Amino acid sequence: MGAVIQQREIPGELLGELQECTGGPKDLRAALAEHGYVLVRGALDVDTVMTARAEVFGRLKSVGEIAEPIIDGIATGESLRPDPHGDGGSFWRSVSEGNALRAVTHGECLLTLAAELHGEVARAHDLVYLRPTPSGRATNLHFDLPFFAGFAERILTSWIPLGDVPVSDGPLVIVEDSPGFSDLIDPLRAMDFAAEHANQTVQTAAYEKQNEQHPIDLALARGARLLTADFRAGDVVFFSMFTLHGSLDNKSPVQRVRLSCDVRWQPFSENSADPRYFGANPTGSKGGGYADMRGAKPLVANSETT
Ligand SMILES: O=C(O)CCC(=O)C(=O)O
Repeated sequence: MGAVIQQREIPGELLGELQECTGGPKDLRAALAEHGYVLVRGALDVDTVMTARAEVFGRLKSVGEIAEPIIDGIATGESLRPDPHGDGGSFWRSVSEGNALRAVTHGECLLTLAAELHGEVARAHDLVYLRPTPSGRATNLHFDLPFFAGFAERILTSWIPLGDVPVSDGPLVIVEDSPGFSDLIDPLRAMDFAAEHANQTVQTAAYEKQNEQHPIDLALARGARLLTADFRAGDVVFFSMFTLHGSLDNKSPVQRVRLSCDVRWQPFSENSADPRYFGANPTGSKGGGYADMRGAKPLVANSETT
């Protein structure tokens, strides 16, 4: 099985491999500036990542969603998970704030990489986007800027596979050269997200125009490839707010749940007063905190993209 996006297999000539960067801080910054992303393989301690995977899947097993052995991440197709709005997001918040997961998302390795990329001491958002993604779910193409703009000026997203994520399991996909798509980006740059960041506004800005065409048609029309990789535990991708990205479809033939987490990083010196992403109870861009996260939804079989 090749790479599938929104139910269509990506033709070979439109499918590309994310390029690994192996250099030092200067090379990382240069790669990010040139491509809009930087893939660093083996950046994180594999045991720490696998411990986080076991922690998350252990919690999902406790609500009947993941079969033994939990480390394989195979969905049962059933769920006893509390309704995220019914419990005020507390189950999902406790999973997202698990100690082993935080050792990855807020640990030394990522902090150092983020600082190298920003060229100064960095700080992670407290709110993290943990994404157990079962077969049938995917993320549509979007820019991150509308969600995170308004307070700090310089923000990067890190995407962290929590375990191996082969192409078949629906990992991150990045549209090649998308930071140069000025027809899509200029209108976003012109918006005042400090003044207006209502959920509907940011959702529309992030997704609407970018999804007028199927991603394969968008790639064809722009002469760009859809870039992805067979990710391994320990890898991380950092990308800019102007990098068009989403995910492939999870087509795992064994119903393996794709587990990843995304975390945002800004320079420590910049404004961190955004209550959506910082503090003991970050509200998130929709306002309901962890109850509103896509990952909070039970892993029952369905077909859905956002
Ligand atoms: O993992 C995904 O499905 C999407 C990730 C994403 O949108 C992000 O990291 O900003």
